[in-house]
Amino acid sequence: MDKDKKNKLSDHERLKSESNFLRGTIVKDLSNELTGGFTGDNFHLIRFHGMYQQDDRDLRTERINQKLEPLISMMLRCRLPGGVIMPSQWLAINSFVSKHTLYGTMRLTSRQTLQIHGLLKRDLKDTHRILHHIGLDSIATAGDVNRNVICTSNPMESILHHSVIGWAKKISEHFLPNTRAYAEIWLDGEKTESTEECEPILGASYLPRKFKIALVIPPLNDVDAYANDLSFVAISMNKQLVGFNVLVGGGLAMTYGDSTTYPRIASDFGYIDVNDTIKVAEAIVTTQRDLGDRLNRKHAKTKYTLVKVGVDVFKKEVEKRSGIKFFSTHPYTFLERGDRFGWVKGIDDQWHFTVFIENGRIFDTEGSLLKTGLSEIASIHTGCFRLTANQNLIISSVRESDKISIESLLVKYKLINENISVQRKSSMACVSFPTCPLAMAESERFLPNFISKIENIMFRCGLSNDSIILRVTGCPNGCARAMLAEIGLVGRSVGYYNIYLGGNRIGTRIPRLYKENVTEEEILNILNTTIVRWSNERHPQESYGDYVIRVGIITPVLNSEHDFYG
Ligand code: SRM
Ligand code: SF4
Repeated sequence: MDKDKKNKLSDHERLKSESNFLRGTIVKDLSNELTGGFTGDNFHLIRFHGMYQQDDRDLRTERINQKLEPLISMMLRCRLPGGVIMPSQWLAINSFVSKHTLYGTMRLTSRQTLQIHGLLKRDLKDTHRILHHIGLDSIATAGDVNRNVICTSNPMESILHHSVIGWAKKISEHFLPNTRAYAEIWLDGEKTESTEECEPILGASYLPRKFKIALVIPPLNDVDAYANDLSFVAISMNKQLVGFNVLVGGGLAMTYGDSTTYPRIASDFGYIDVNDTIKVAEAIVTTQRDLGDRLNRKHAKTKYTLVKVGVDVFKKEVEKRSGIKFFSTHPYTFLERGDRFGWVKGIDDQWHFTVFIENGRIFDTEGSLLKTGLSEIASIHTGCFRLTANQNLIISSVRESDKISIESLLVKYKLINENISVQRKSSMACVSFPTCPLAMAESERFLPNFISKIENIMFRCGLSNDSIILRVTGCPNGCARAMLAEIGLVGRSVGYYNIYLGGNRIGTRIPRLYKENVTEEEILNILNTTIVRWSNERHPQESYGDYVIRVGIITPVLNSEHDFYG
């Protein structure tokens, strides 16, 4: 690379290429007792190992006033392709978290995995050893690599689902970094000479930016397929998987004040035979690796590469690299996005119970023993747990003979709760304060009370059996996918949000900014007015998102590259 171009590369490119395949000096930092955190490049490099350095933002000012280092801890994200975790693994993590973290909670994420917040540096190696011991890891759940691969959590159509989730696992394994750094640093694995190492797919500088893959089984779009860099839409014949439609270049983040950034739904590339899945996935990843912007991280995701080079050029390059031509897209329809709560029976005669977990946070309070209840269930359950991309949990593959004992625990711990409204179940918030360093406004701590107020509006309008897909994020990065909601609230500063309206039920339309920088009271006024109108004027079954567009309350975003900002 010429010197001029090298000088212009973003600093992340330098740190990746100088990292000695993701080792940096992490080992040295682990024994540095002068700080609870990591220094220099290591702050970023630990992400490739599945951890983020954070500090408790509720305590930040107080600690600074006391001239103390912020209360630094690490968040660790597990790798769980398709969200599957065995009860024994759940129990081990649950017990570790209770004893060794600042918060004592687990957090289910919008990408079907779990995060452990509040790990102290001194406990990190033990955490990784325990994960390894129970057959799990956190490799590549963060950083400029392929992240946790998500998959429709629909265990009912078991044969098709089994095949598709099998692909989620294969894809996840295929794109793991080759480096032995994780084993060396966290598991005291044998040292490898870095000259022997190479990253044939990811490359020595890894990808330009994070990369996300989803597999989805229509008609349920529970994973928000259009938000991913790469999605495989399962196409079946006689309930057998035969191939995938391929979607490329979705992503939801934007930066305030920078109209060159915007959310984008993925473009349709066409259909491929199931046997070509890995070849095509690899060609897409390497095309993004080689054509993605390494100068400006704000434009480094696949969605911008696609726009920069043109969808057709990107697609042709993928065909050239894979040697596979896309066929025309096979027809498919998405009907809904949410999870199916309560008991359902699969075609293999096993039972599955989806538990609503508000904000995905697993903890006990005086009024709710969710954490204890789930661990008691885990201690007798012979099937598996499946985490959903909506931050909920499925107690999956329960035998008919075990159903009564599981149900009695669900009742005992109030996990069967008819009083939870469909509105609450259709809402989602990102983590935000106190752990997220990028948070601008409350999200997880804001949502529960806010939904109670929306429930009142819906009740007064006779809409208690209806719901609106409503999502809140504490900043415009979009972690709870507010940019695909019918109502999206996006944090501006503490107590203030931008309100976006007009996404659809199936997650194929981006909402548009309705009003900027509004308080909770103003948001409730806006929503009250529009929900009352919706209840009076809606067509039969018309969703809120479609209604606000039909009557001109908001104009639809048709092509976000051109019309997201008006
Ligand atoms: Fe996210 C960064 C939490 C799903 C877009 N996200 C973060 C960090 C790690 C903050 C940071 O960089 O220091 C947050 C940690 C908060 C905390 O304390 O736990 C964070 N993101 C989450 C989770 C836990 C939200 C949740 O409440 O469930 C989700 C974890 C997913 C996982 O298990 O892998 C999560 N993040 C998403 C999604 C949704 C999705 O992927 O379906 C998005 C939007 C989709 C997309 O990628 O476009 C998302 N997160 C971001 C971005 C913006 C990326 C970009 O394109 O610019 C950032 C910031 C960044 O990468 O620089 C970010
Ligand atoms: Fe943090 Fe922003 Fe993501 Fe919320 S959307 S978790 S505030 S980065």
